[in-house]
Amino acid sequence: ERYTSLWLCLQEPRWERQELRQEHTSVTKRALITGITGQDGSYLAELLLAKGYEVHGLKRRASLFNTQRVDHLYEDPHENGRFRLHYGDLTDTSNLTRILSEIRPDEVYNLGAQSHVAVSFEAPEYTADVDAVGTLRLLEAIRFLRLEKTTRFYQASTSELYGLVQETPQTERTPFHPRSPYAVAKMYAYWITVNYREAYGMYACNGILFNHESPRRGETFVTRKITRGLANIAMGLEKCLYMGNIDSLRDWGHAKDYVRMQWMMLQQDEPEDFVIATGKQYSVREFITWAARDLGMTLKFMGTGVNEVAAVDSVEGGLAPMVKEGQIIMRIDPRYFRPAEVDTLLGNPAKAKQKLGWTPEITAREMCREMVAADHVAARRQALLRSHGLDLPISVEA
Ligand code: NDP
Ligand code: GDR
Repeated sequence: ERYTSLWLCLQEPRWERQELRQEHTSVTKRALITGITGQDGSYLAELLLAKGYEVHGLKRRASLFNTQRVDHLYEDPHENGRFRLHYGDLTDTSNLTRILSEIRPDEVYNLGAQSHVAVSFEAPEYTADVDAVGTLRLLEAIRFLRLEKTTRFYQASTSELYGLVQETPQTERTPFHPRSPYAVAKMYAYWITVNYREAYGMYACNGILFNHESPRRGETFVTRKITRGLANIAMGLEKCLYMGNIDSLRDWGHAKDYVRMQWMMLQQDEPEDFVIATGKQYSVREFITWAARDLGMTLKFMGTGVNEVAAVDSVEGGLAPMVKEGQIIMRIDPRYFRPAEVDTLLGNPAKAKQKLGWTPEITAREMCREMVAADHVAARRQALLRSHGLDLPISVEA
């Protein structure tokens, strides 16, 4: 009798979990997001939760908290919430397989990546392991678990695939010429996704996304480096912004618009690849000018090449109390030049518009304003703390 009751005790949790799962299958869709702690992952998790999904995400073990972007979504697992994080890593096959077998998701969004192009030149092998082989590991785990007919797969592909561009604007048919270890790794991920679709009939698709930004953008990507750096300069926390190639041209959209499209791509009858872009292009120099203007500063660019600087021509409105006219607030540092640059990117989102009815709602100019406003609040807070001797050091490494 003792053994029987012990056996029942051991069985019970699994039994309960199975019941729970059945309940969810009939009512709720389940999604797994790799890269949930990143910019896109956090917006996508919000979107899916709002649509009633049960959302699972992969988080990496780190010595500091790394879930700031999704902390507001946290629900106490004891209260049967719809948001769960699992420790995992795209370099760890057995971990991915176990998590997939436990969740058996309807949709997998593979957003996890070493996503910084410049860093990929410093860590090419790691970038390939995570961005290229990591994608294969996920696809293969889905196949191994015989989920290939039920689990839909989204791959975060990138405009970096076009690299040395062959035609402008770029479409789904433009040939690829990747220019960094990151882009080469993403090219493998692109094709292995296509291959699993063709070979095993998986619903697997690539979103070829052009640059997209937001106040949640990582601090070392160029837009956030500019909005954060200039806000800090405005409040006297930093003196000067050091930049790389400011002639570079990008097609910038807002991450919120782009995650909507990631979800839409998995709701079609047939899996297909789509370019997601705004169809408008600006230079890094223009973005610097916008961000300065949003802080009440007009700039004068002087000099050429590595000697180019930006000085403050006029300052008004009170948002930049610590800045003086004539102050040089931007210089070029060749350290930020890349061994091989992608000089220009401009996407043509006609297919997404025509087939899915998708159009971006937020312009790059509006997005810049939103990012500056958020970084200015943070800078004001930091300046206030500093005035009371309570601030933490600011990292300007980018
Ligand atoms: P982020 O850099 O903000 O986020 C990357 C995410 O991947 C983070 O959650 C990060 O975890 C996670 N990650 C990194 N390494 C691993 C690993 N070894 N195992 C598991 N997870 C890992 O990127 P974005 O949100 O901007 O981009 C999302 C995806 O879209 C990326 O794949 C990116 O390459 C791609 N992409 C992005 C574009 C953009 O403009 N934003 C454009 C086109 C494609 P942690 O928080 O612990 O670092
Ligand atoms: P990118 O974005 O490389 O396009 O990759 P990033 O913002 O890093 O660079 C855009 C352009 O700005 C130039 N640049 C600088 N870039 C950075 N980071 N720091 C600088 O100081 C600086 N000065 C000039 C760069 O040389 C480049 O030309 C992003 C990532 O999100 C990828 O994961 C994604 O796939 C692509 O966008 C689409």
